[in-house]
Amino acid sequence: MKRKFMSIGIIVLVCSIVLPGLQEAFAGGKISGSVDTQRARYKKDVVVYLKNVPGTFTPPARHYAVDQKDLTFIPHVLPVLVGSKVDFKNSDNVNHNVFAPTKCKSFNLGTYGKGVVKTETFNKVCVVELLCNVHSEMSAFVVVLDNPYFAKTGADGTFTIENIPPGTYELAAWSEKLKAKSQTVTVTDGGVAKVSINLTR
Ligand SMILES: [Cu+2]
Repeated sequence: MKRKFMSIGIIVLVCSIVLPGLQEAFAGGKISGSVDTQRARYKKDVVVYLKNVPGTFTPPARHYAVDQKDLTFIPHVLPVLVGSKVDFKNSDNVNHNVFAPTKCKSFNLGTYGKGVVKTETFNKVCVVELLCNVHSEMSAFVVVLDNPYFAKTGADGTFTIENIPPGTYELAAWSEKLKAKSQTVTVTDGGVAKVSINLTR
């Protein structure tokens, strides 16, 4: 009995020394900033991401979702880690036909009605344009990235990427309407790197 308590004591002691050290090692840093554009409405839906991050990354088990509602793809821009699955829903009372004509990833889900969900896997790093065969005004983008360190700007152009391993990286920005751009950013453990990105045509 005495020995058992002693071993528990040792385990608790070892954990209290080792665990805080581990947490510190994985604290990571943040990149926080904003995208500025001449036209205010282009600030939204910009994908900001890190390039050439070492390591291999496992896509999430849960599926992402793109809904088709009121003849619109929701969301309009969806950044995902390569290998991710996306469920394409139809919440409208009319049929839709999602397809992608992009060179690096083309598919056609066929025509389907309300309540049906079809799933597609995105296995290549590229920007995939989504269109609808029934409604020519519908369009959206799945931005497939090779690491999980990305964010999408809100309407005010701000974004935050969290839990980044410390290091110096190339931070890139993709916009549907504006020219892609990148800059060098250094991330420190527990630090917040502030950046501003100015996108132009
Ligand atoms: Cu449609």
